[in-house]
Amino acid sequence: MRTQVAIIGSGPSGLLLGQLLTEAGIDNVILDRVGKDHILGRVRAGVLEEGTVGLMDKAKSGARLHAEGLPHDGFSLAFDGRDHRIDLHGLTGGKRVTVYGQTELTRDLMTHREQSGAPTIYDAANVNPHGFDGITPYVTYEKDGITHHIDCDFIAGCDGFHGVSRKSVPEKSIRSFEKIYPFGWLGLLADVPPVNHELIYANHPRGFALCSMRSMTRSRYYIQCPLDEKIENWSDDRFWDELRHRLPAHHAEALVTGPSFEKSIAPLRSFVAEPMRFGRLFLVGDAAHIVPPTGAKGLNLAASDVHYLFSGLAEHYQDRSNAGLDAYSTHALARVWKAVRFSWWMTTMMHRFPDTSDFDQKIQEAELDYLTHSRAASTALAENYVGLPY
Ligand code: FAS
Ligand code: PHB
Repeated sequence: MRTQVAIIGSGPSGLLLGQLLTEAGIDNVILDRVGKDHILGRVRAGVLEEGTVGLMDKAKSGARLHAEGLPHDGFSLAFDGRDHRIDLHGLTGGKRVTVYGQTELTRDLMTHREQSGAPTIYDAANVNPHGFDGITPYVTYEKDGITHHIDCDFIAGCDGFHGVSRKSVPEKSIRSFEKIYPFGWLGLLADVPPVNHELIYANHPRGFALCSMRSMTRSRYYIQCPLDEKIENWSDDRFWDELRHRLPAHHAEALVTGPSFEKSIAPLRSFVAEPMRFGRLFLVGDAAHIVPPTGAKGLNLAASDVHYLFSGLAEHYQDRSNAGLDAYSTHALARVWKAVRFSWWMTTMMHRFPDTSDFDQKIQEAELDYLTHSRAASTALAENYVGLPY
């Protein structure tokens, strides 16, 4: 088999890149080691930047997002028993974010890819990129007991943090930077109306909490938990009680609870691999970087990587120029690091760190006080939250 771009990974990165390439008439194949249902069973991001929405439109996959997504003009920070609204729309000259689950975004891209007829090979075992340091890269994989070979011009490693692409790069050619946070997020999904029409990020002495949503009838909640926490220790009732403790009284009283249909614990880390290009292999999205979800940047960074890589590939095939591909890593990393900084800052400001010193706790309280009383400080927060320019 031969294609122009072999894409490893059928998550948001791979699917969005694949859809943009197909729309541009550039042949591509997507391979994933699991099946569609497994991918759609993951509950992850919930907030989209305008750039991500724009790319879904460019990929001709944004119709349901516009019909069902919830435009949000602000969110609240809750601490010391009170709410402080951050007016994203007013502070950024009219920008906003859209609340729309990653699962639905992935579903939309899968649907449009199937309609386009572009090939996706699910349940592909032992996918491996080869020859990407030369001019004839190829990918191998196993399926139905046969080893398959796909010749290509380029390989896009869209296979997430635990994927094979980054691990296929010689150790001497890659540097990584990492910070592990001493806590995780316990998340719950329930078909109950959200406690508030906008998101609430809460900093409470018992720990961080986040009130989000997927629609006006489906809520997504998170509470900070110890790294060694076990999901089996958390009944729904215990989760709801703990969430109430961490919210201002008027929200705790208004909270509508109900049976959860998903509960999971995610560790928090910051991670960046540099560079993001190795010859004809390009790392995209979580394959190259991870951010704590506090700033709602993970999925949106995957989208901006796709923007830079798709622009470079289209320029290569349409204008016979490699300028965009040669600049991919530099351009993507410049935006990645600013989002990594913002996600680290939001996480540091909103979570309670075990063993924090009295001094550091006072600094956190001063940060929140300054942020909610300074237009300059809240503008800086707002412009990062809605997404810095590509
Ligand atoms: P993904 O990990 O989504 O997709 C990678 C794909 O590659 C998967 O389908 C996988 O099956 C496949 N793959 C892996 N190894 C392979 C191999 N060897 N061969 C073939 N295929 C392979 N972001 C937010 O903005 N907000 C959040 O609240 C949030 N919550 C998250 C919670 C969790 C538990 C996790 C893990 C991430 C969360 N994220 C969140 C970040 C998340 O949304 C990612 O940024 C997003 O999934 C990135 O998309 P991809 O880069 O496509 O990687
Ligand atoms: C979510 O809805 O899953 C969500 C929203 C905002 C975040 C993180 C997660 O910062």
